[in-house]
Amino acid sequence: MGQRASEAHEHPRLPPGQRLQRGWPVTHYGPVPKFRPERWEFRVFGATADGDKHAWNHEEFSALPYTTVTADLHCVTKFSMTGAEWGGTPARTLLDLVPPAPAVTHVMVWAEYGFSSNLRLSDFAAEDTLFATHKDGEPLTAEHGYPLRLVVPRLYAWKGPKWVRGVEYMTADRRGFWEERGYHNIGDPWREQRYSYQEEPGEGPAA
Ligand SMILES: Nc1nc2c(c(=O)[nH]1)N[C@H]1C(S)=C(S)[C@@H](COP(=O)(O)O)O[C@H]1N2
Ligand SMILES: [Mo]
Repeated sequence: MGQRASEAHEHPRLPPGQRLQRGWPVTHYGPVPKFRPERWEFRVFGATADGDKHAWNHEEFSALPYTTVTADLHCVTKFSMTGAEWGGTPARTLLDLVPPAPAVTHVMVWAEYGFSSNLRLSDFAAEDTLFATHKDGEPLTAEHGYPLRLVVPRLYAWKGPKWVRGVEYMTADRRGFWEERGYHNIGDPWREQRYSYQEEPGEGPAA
């Protein structure tokens, strides 16, 4: 019991049903995309306040404000990786640069190969939601999302696409990749919102 008790003491705030993972496993669906800087762009589109689309190339995106967030990663398959220092650009910065129309309630975050995840605007706008380029001072590796991944510390990690390429502002909710495949529409690990069958009325998109 000694080892587990001391781990529990070090990490008293692991969400229910999660266990601590030593190291940092790689978890995703499909192949690791090859980064081609000349073809890469990051787009914000959908219901923007001015009705326009906005795009940054890699050099432009790299020049956006940089900050760090220390946060844990909770995979719905029950492992957690704690104490990472993520570096990157806050989602809030993008919301300031490209304000959403007043009717926007959700965003779809898009990644390479059409991977997507939907978020409530409130979760996306949270102060610790970060478009990360670095972890613990080092650039992300290809398999962990280089050149850019989203980190949403308050939700299960599938809500943070690796190899992210854009954000769509939405005036109604719509399920993303894993949310269409049986995972919870909101995905709060503290409420153990793992699977879509657990959704309460109002937690999923209107049918
Ligand atoms: N593009 C993409 N991003 C993704 C996934 C994926 O399948 N595709 N899986 C998610 C899941 S389920 C988890 S747990 C984390 C894992 O991140 P890691 O491999 O860096 O640990 O990435 C998330 N981001
Ligand atoms: Mo995961």
